[in-house]
Parts: sequence; C-alpha cells; structure tokens
Amino acid sequence: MMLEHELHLALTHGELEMYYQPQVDAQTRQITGTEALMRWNHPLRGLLGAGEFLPLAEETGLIIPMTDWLLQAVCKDLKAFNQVGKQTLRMSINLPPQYLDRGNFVEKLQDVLRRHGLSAAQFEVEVTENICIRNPLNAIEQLHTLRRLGVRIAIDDFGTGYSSLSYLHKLPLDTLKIDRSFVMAIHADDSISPVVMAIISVAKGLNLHLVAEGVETETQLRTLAQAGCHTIQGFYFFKPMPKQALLLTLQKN
Ligand code: G
Ligand code: G
Ligand code: MN
Ligand code: NA
Repeated sequence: MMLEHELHLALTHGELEMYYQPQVDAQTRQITGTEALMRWNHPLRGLLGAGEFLPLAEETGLIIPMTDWLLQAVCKDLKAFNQVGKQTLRMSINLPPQYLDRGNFVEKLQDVLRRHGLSAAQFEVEVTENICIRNPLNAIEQLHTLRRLGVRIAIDDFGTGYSSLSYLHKLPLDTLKIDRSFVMAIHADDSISPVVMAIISVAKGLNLHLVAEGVETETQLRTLAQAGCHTIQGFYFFKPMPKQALLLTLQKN
C-alpha cells in the first residue's frame, strides 16, 4: 500500500523527477513545445507514472508542495532547454484544481519566473473541466489574470469529463487538447469519427490551437493533420523523457 508518509518522503528525499514529452508541429515536424509530466523514482517500485501517485497527492493535499516543487524544477530545466533549442520552446504544465483554489498560484508563478529570469509567455497551463466544478469563479478569475500575464491556457482531456460544453466560453482558452481516447479510435482505413470531427470544428469555431494527444500511428498523424490539428503529441514522435534526453533531442531537432 502506498502511504502518505512515503509520498511525503519522496518530496523531501528528492525522488520526484520531471519528464518532458515533446509536442511537434503537424506540418513541419519541428518540436515546438513540451508537456512537463511528473514521475516518482520509487526506491523499490521503480519509476511511477503520475496516475499512480497523483490521486493520493490530491487526497492528502501533498499536491500543493509537489506543485511548488514542480514549478521550480520546470523553470530550472527550461533555462537549460532555452540554451540548446533553435527556437523558443513552449512549456506546458498541468495545473491541479486545488492549486488554483489556494488563490496564490499567480503570485507563486510570477515569483519563480522572476527568480529564473523567464518570461510568462513561454508557459502554457493545462487545466481540465474539473476546475469549473469546485470553485469556478475563482478559477476563471485566476485564469484571466494568468492570461493577461501572457501565459497560455489549454483545456486538457477535452470531452472526457461530465460537464457540458458551456464552460468553453466561460474559460479564457488558447488551446484545446484532443484526448488520447479519441485519437486511439482512429484506425487505418477508417474515416475520422464524427465525434472527433465535432471536437475539431468546435475548436476551429472558437479559434483555438488544436493539440492531439496520444498519437501513435502514421494514420492517426495524417488524419489529424488533414483535419486541421496544429500540434501532435504522442509516442509516434516521442515518449516522455528525462531532461538530459530532451537536451540531446533538441540539439538534433
Ligand atoms: O504522465 P502520466 O501518464 O502518468 O499522466 C497521468 C495523468 O497525470 C495525466 O492526466 C496527466 O495530466 C497527469 N499529470 C502528469 N504529470 C502531472 C503533473 O506534474 N501535475 C499534475 N497536476 N498532473 C500531472
Ligand atoms: O492527461 P494528460 O494529457 O496530461 O496525460 C498525458 C499522459 O499521456 C502522459 O503521461 C503520457 O505518458 C501519456 N501519453 C502521451 N502520449 C501517449 C501515446 O502516444 N500513447 C500512450 N499510450 N500514452 C501516451
Ligand atoms: Mn496534460
Ligand atoms: Na489529456
């Protein structure tokens, strides 16, 4: 069983690690950004994905100090990426609803950016529709503030939650991420599913940047690019990788 105590030690013993999954331009195939994904280097169980420990982190509130840690780790790594990349990389971070609820996320972000000499314009935060359930007014207000600073806002796991489409015009959005479950449904010889077509036309209507997640095959890539997806994220191009591996990848890109 995984204990809160163990997760707390992970944080204080430096067992957390950031991985980065490149995002690729659907037309030029250049790396344009990367999503930061948290991993736990567990002393006995090996490398754990976020899905294996974030639920406990959210239940116990440890998600707050873990996200504090994430912000500084990502900024430190981004400075290294900026030194080798040919173009400015966009850094996407997942923002848990609790962190927005706490109210001082914006100040924390500004503070860490200032300390690292980074621009807010290089960042994108990924939120899920869940942020509209807990404390929607505060969440929406904070996202507006972030956006005024130049941070881009992405809606993640789009179409998998329980809420209606109504939050789409309540949230200040720049990007829509098509969830992997929809991408997985694109097979060779298939025409693109009407649900995926509908998501793409909603995004186009709202003038959003479209990112497809979980692209694993040439067919999925071709279909999504033809349908108007701007950016591709998935194992077809890259798996999430540690900082050093991304540095090497950027040098070759
Ligand atoms: O990376 P992985 O497949 O384990 O991700 C599983 C889920 O955890 C995804 O929904 C992803 O959005 C989320 N996730 C991954 N990394 C982070 C992180 O650093 N912070 C938060 N809040 N969520 C993350
Ligand atoms: O919910 P969120 O989008 O943040 O989750 C991102 C997670 O999806 C990452 O942890 C990553 O490991 C996983 N992922 C990204 N691309 C692929 C893919 O092509 N195939 C599979 N199976 N998982 C992927
Ligand atoms: Mn995400
Ligand atoms: Na997703």
